[in-house]
Amino acid sequence: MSHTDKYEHHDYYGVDELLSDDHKLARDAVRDWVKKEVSPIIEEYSEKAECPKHLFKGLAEIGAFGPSLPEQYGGGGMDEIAYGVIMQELERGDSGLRSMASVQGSLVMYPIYRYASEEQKMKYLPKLGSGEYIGCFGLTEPDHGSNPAGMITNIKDDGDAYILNGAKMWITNSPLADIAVVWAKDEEGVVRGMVVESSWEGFSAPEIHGKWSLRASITGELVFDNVRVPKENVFPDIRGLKGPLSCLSKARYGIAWGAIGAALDCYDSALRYSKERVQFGRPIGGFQLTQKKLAEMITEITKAQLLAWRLGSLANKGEATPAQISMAKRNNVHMALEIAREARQIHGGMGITNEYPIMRHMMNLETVLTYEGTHDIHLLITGMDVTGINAFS
Ligand code: TGC
Ligand code: FAD
Repeated sequence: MSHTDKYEHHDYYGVDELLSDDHKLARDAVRDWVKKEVSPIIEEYSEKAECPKHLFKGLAEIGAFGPSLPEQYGGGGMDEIAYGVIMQELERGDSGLRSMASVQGSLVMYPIYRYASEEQKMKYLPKLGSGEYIGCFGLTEPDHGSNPAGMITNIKDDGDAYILNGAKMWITNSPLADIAVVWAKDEEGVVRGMVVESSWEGFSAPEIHGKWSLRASITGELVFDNVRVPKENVFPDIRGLKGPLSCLSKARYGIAWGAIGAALDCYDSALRYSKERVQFGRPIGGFQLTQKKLAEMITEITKAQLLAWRLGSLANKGEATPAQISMAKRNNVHMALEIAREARQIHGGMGITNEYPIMRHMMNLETVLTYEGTHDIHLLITGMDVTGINAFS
């Protein structure tokens, strides 16, 4: 069944006035694309637990891969707010769609752009930017999720190459990937980053099945059995966990915006339903308890929009701190999940069906609350920032 997308944007505080014409053009183009290419099919793909792979090319065409990276390296040459509004519109469609773009742009293209040699940049970035190559990012391991410092995946020097062994878990896009940005420890126990091609001997990426969340996004493992990684594929100058964590900052920033999109879609659907659905002889939107839900939803969305916009302004000046990004990711994803739950109630029984986007967003947001740093890890990052005391060690 094809779905008609009736979404209308909500901007209670006139945040649009804070956006430039370029931001609005980028946002509206992505919104139109989502309405045309994504909304009609996304429930079906989600239900089948299948990734709509054909959308990678379209995502590349609308500039969703690395919007704020320089154009000569396959990016969009725009600013951080443009990147944010694009992620918002994609996640309005589906969190899995935003994941496809987040991983490709912020977790694969960004580290190659920032840390690889010029030759490697030119080898991989144009193909990633055009969607010819699909990339994935391997940090999490089966026994090391919130604490990547404990990773056991490792490289050993072997002349002109390193030998890579180990396994990564929960890796978005890994079964489809042409290349993986992988983080592993060297013989001194120092974390190093590298580009690994999926065609190399000893590389495999089995799919993880049985997800009730992010069903339209493909997730897998990465298994490295004596994979020979040429030395030129190892990032020369970045060492330690700040390599992968700097990429996470970029992606978490995008999620802080993206989650607003999911919240807006749920709110929009709930508002419309509240005016159409009649009980006790009047629209349910006329009951005070429904109005309380809707009023609180738009209040929280507005706060999140302002938080994201201010974060974007700081990011444009290169001043957004990792802790500020953590606060926005945590707040906005939690806000979106709460709104999905309230929207589900407003839709009554219909809210559990695939006629409305609510349950899909709600299930997706359970993952978004956990990946890129869990809700509690981000709380502890804020706690550490304000007290100066590290609760992790
Ligand atoms: P810690 O000692 O705090 O930090 C190590 C070094 O890194 C620096 N740093 C950062 N740099 C840039 N951005 C950040 N966000 C940074 N956070 C820390 C830090 O200054 C230090 O630098 P230096 O120069 O002193 O070496 O490290 P720790 O081991 O104590 O860890 C702290 C903790 C727990 C906050 C960190 O490990 C963490 O964030 N854990 C959460 C793990 C996580 O978020 N994993 C995400 C995996 S990828 C994913 O989920 C993709 S989903 C994809 C999709 O969208 O589909
Ligand atoms: P754990 O770290 O085991 O945490 C379990 C619980 O313990 C959480 O509630 C956590 O908050 C809590 N906890 C842990 N430590 C503390 C502490 N110190 N204090 C208080 N509470 C604590 N990773 C990648 O590298 N690349 C990807 O592309 C990627 N994509 C993903 C896609 C999906 C669909 C999912 C579900 C995950 C993905 N991840 C990816 C992994 C994701 O980043 C991890 O799931 C996440 O970091 C949490 O790790 P964990 O699942 O091992 O949970």
